[in-house]
Amino acid sequence: MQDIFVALGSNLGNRQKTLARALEAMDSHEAIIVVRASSLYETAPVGGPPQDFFLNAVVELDSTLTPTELMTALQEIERTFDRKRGVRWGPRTLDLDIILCGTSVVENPSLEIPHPRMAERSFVLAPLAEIAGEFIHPVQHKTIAELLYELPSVEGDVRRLDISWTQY
Ligand code: PH2
Ligand code: MG
Ligand code: MG
Repeated sequence: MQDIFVALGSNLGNRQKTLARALEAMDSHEAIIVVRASSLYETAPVGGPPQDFFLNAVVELDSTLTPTELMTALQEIERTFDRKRGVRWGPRTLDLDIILCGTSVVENPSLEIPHPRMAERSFVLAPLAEIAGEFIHPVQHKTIAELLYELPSVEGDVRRLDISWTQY
């Protein structure tokens, strides 16, 4: 399957190193190819307890895995980065969320695609728009650029970093 988009986030430990290594780990998987990566964004935390700013990015993948198999593979990578499941929306070393799988719509108890909150989250839409602004959301039938434009934005909440991060 092509046009798979995964959001990466980290706000604990060495955030940039974690995201770079997570990208390497995805690309090392025999059934996953990383096609493109957005810039890194430093973003104010949304929801959860008071916590540090995140680094976020979005990558485009090709994969022969089904969405459920891909989710399992991403969860295994999260675990190798010492991800603990604690407070909902709390601080984390690494979060890998499937955002879109082409035009597929998946609705089961453990996996929803498109990600149900992606259209409300500028920390997802800003990096996604950078690499896939013209991609049409399969449920909302709007482009990613339109969804981002329609989202109220708060100055300073999402800041694109002008650094190369995919090698660390
Ligand atoms: N992830 C969350 C909750 N809040 N805020 C930002 N800025 N970035 C995130 O990746 C993030 C969040 C739950 O996964
Ligand atoms: Mg998340
Ligand atoms: Mg997650």
